[in-house]
Amino acid sequence: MTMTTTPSEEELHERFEDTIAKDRRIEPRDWVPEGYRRTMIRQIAQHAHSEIIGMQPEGNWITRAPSLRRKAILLAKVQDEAGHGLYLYSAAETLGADRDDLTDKLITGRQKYSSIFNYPTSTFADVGVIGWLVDGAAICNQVPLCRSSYGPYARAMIRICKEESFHQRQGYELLMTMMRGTPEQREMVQDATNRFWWPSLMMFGPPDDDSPNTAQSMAWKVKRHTNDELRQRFVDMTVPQAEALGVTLPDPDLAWNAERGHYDFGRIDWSELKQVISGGGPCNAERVARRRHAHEDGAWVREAAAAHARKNRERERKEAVA
Ligand code: BYC
Repeated sequence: MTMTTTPSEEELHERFEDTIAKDRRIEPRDWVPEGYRRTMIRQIAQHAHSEIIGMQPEGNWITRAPSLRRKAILLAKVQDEAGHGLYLYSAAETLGADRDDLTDKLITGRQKYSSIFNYPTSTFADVGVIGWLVDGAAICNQVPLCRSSYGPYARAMIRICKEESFHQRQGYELLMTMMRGTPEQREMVQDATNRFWWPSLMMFGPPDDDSPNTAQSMAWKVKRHTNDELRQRFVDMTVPQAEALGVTLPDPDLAWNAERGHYDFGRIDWSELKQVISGGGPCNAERVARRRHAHEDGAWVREAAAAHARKNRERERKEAVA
């Protein structure tokens, strides 16, 4: 007869550390320390909320897209973002998070979402610049997350990155088209670039020496690179794209540093990031209020779906008994 013994907390800890050290994935069935669970839920929930809130700035232009082609592209992109949000909420659920609770935290301002979505989209060029810079920054940040230690998050990220890459290209293609247009169109692209450049750099989070979560998240292989490393990678990747497009990035200190093999760039206004993260950005109140109204308007759909599921369960139970 074989005896099964319950592993001690110490053994569970060792197994967890061993999985991380061997670069294997942590799966929902695995024991994890409470801090790891909290960190993953926090990051995945913030990421999911960003996708859902991120539908608003571009969604603002669906009814005013300049052609049927641009409207169809934009509709598809915004729909993809809803899909990303849903995969991510599902990944958070595998860690024991409750979806309703996460939504409640978003609409009552108790959980964060990316700072970038708190800026207005004032012209159609913003749609292109969001694709180019915002999705470009998202790709830089998310490609390494495909190797994140939590399996369901890492796998969700593979599909999300493929779609983000398509989004980035549609933005760049839209801007190329506008740059071949009238002087007014070129000016719109330059103006949108001026407004979105610095907020895009802030998407990567605070500088490493002011990032409370980075050290632990790197040790757990949740994050594979620091905020500053990814920000630098984004700048290096984007400068030649701006040159090819014919726009000027709004930073007089931007210059190639042959010694470092990277572009140097100017000082980021971290007080702006702090203000936007803490709810004081130009559109925070509007974005959260809109999400809250959409949630309230959708209450009848959730009630109907729950009633339908209940009826199905009852029918299945009766059929099983008969
Ligand atoms: N905005 O210690 P740190 C998209 C928070 S959506 C707001 O460095 P961490 C798209 C941070 O959460 C892409 N908050 O944190 C969608 C932390 O908060 P708490 C969204 C920020 O986690 C639609 C505190 O500041 N991408 O692509 O190690 C249309 C201290 O920071 C921000 C993701 O969510 C910020 N910018 O690193 C188009 C990627 N930066 O909870 C496009 C996944 C920092 O400790 N997330 N904070 O109070 C990550 O990679 C990491 O969570 C971060 C921050 C790099 C963002």
